[in-house]
Amino acid sequence: MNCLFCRIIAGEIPSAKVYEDEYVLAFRDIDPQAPVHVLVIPKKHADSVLDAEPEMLVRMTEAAKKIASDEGLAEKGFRLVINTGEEGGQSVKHLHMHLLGGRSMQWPPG
Ligand code: DGP
Repeated sequence: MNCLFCRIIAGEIPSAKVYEDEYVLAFRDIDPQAPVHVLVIPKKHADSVLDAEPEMLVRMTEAAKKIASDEGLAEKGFRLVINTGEEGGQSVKHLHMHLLGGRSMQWPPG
């Protein structure tokens, strides 16, 4: 298995897990860009949002909402990001949603 995030799901690479259910795993980003920076990924591999099954996106978003509440972000707000492809800044080719919060976000993003 040469997908980094599939290896994290398999437990071959450690991660700081914050949430898990039948469909998704969420863990803290190794290079956090905000006080809270969690990655939410589907357990079933998809390279990017372009080949995601609709159910994956629903499950990921529902998990992100729960984690945001658990992390105390619901009141002030947070950002969900899915980088896609080269110009979108995607470096890991396993679909993932970034949950960022705990500071004010800039717009437009860099
Ligand atoms: P993206 O650039 O959107 O593909 O985001 C990939 C993210 O994955 C990036 O913010 C850093 C994070 N990351 C890369 N390798 C690891 C790892 O081994 N463990 C964890 N926790 N995060 C990782």
